[in-house]
Amino acid sequence: MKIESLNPFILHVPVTGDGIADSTHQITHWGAPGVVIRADDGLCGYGYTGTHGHLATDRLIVDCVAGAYAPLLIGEDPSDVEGLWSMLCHHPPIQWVGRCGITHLALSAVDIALWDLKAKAAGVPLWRLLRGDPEKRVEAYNTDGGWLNWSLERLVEDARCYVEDKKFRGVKIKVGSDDLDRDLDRVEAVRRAIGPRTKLMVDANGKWDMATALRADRRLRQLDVYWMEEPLWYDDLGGHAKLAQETRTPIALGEQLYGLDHFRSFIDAGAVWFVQPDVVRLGGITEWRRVAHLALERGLPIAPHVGDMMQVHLHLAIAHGSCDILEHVPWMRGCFEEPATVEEGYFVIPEKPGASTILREDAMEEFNVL
Ligand code: 0YR
Ligand code: MG
Repeated sequence: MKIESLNPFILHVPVTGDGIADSTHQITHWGAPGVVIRADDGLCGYGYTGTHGHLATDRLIVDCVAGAYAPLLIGEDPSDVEGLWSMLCHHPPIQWVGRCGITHLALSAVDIALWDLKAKAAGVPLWRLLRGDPEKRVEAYNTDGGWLNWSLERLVEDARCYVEDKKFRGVKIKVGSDDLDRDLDRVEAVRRAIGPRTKLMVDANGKWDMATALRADRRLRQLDVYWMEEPLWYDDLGGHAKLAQETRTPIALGEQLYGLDHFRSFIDAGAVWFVQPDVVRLGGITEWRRVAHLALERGLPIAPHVGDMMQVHLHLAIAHGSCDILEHVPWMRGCFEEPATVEEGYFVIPEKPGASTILREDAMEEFNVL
């Protein structure tokens, strides 16, 4: 089998309501710049990365795929995904301009498409190719609900509904606004609405400083908050390590980290308790699995960051021992031929060959902005 062509696309898919806000971002659309890789036997692999739907930078990502990676891939055997990943990641002129950022997001799209292709060529779902457990129970928690631009009433009602319907086993609430007391009042109101048995997480998206995080922790621990996510600036290794020693609420982070070394530094420093690798930022499935092995070795649970990319992460969760929980964000569900689905708090195991990344033709037509 040989790689014949790479066709890029950029999907911009509307998020819930008029847009959503966390402490750092306000978005109206989720972006999925990606690529369809076709092999000479007619099989296609679908891969993408995740963005905030900013067309100018989405174009840079697909330009990197089409201009920098495609010439290196055409004519190659796609089955040696890890070998191709190394070749692309370490290609000297590409590495010179980026070991993270745009080149790495572009690499994610390519790598995911190659894994999708490989699983399809084997005729099995990706999780089976990776020797996953068909009995695996991956629990779902809801992230599309705790937005900072939502009123308290809406927030509480939404959380209560999900729990009453037994749809999710946890909810995540955004914090990190300018008003900490208001944020914490909202967390408390949600805890009251969902009762003591449902997991409750908070996510500051890197916005707190040490003093604010410590102050927050004093109330969060009383509310039995399962984790505080990205309390401090993404790259602040020393700060998170110090905070981890002082706080009772476990720290979750990783959605902004670009590679295995980055994760190893945080893990070795004792700065993270729930490891949150994201396949669309790490350069794809290849590096995600290395991070998962590391977490397993160190006895740390993985709770992948999903953005809106549940598809691939579900396969990986089924295949990796340290990963029992996945976040749920529904914006792109309607775009996929086999969308990730939750029943009674757990994800349904996908069955079709590949990584569940095949995009529907009508979604490609409606949302492609390239
Ligand atoms: C919206 N999940 C996150 C979304 C999400 C962001 O800006 O991208 O909140 O990535 O932190 O845990
Ligand atoms: Mg987050």
